[in-house]
Amino acid sequence: MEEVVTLQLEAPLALVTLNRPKSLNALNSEVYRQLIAILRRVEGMDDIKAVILTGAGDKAFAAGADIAQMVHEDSMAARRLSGLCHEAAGLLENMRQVTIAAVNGYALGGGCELTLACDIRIAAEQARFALPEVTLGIIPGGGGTQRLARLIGAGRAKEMIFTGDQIDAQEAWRIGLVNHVVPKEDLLEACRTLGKKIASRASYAVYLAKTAINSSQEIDLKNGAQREMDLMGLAFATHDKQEGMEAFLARRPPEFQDF
Ligand code: DAK
Repeated sequence: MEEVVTLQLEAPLALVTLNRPKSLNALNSEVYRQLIAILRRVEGMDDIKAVILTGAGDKAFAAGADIAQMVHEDSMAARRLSGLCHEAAGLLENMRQVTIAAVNGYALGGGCELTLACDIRIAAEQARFALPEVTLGIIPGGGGTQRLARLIGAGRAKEMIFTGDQIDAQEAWRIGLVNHVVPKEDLLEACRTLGKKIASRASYAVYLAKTAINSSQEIDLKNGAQREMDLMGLAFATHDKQEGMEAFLARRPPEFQDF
């Protein structure tokens, strides 16, 4: 079977690459299937603390769902694709590792939606973002209407989605769509540096914080604060809490082990 998503293990990091460069890494069902299988595998790896997701080639992260596939699809096939899209996005968003999108070029449609599901986005200067679905007679179907509005606000999300226009990396940074913009040749190194820094922290605590922040996007402040209290209580039950605080007081580096 053709490898349309690749996995490179560099503990504590995993580099996952969408790999159909000839079609600008367009996302067909097989890409989603392989991405899901890889993310599930990685989630079980205790020594991997951060996942970097990028696209092969020098033009695209992913230029969207595969139009050559979708043109033949009916409503039921779209529904099936929907399950795959949401499963991949849900894994990126909720898996215990931190997920970083290394956006090396076009991140359009479904490609943009995958970046939105990641915890952090770092873009190369050449990266371009758009949700151009309405130019094809459809709407974003991989979570774009929900996650983009939560990330940059409903007004800006509506303009991007209603026009389908592309924005460049600087504009994406200005509106909070990406965390950092870096020269293309530095992109993976910037992601690795950030991934390793996060990996050096107490990994289970990072995961608890990820869970709490994700809750803030879904529930009201009162219930979110309650969830934070519960997760903080859980953090106090860990080895890493004891180790982190004792190490600080003894002026030595901590040796974290929970994950
Ligand atoms: N699908 C299939 N092939 C694609 C593609 C795509 N999305 N994007 C590019 N390609 C292919 C081109 O057809 C071309 O193939 P060959 O002709 O060489 O065989 C090759 O990649 C190179 O592309 P170009 O020649 O067009 O390259 P340019 O540099 O001139 O232009 C571009 C780059 C990114 C501006 C252009 O390729 C482009 O506009 N691409 C399409 C962008 C787009 O509209 N993407 C789809 C958005 S809609 C769903 C969930 C999610 C979705 C749908 C349903 N469900 C849950 C049901 C998501 C929808 C979308 O993503």
